[in-house]
Amino acid sequence: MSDDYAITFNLIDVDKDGRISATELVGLMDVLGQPITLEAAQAGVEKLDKDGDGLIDVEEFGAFLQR
Ligand SMILES: [Ca+2]
Ligand SMILES: [Ca+2]
Repeated sequence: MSDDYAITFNLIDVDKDGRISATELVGLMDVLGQPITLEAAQAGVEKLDKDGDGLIDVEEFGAFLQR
């Protein structure tokens, strides 16, 4: 596993459950200075979510960054 995106992932994963939720994505975009709504975050999660659990795991996140 490449550690670069794992480190980024851990920064976004505030509650450390190993998954990025829509709520955590909202927090990330706030930090980046590009606030989004929870609805937009949920749509974003759906795009990255390959296994359909409604959350982004580190593999799904890595696949997104390496596109
Ligand atoms: Ca989390
Ligand atoms: Ca998923």
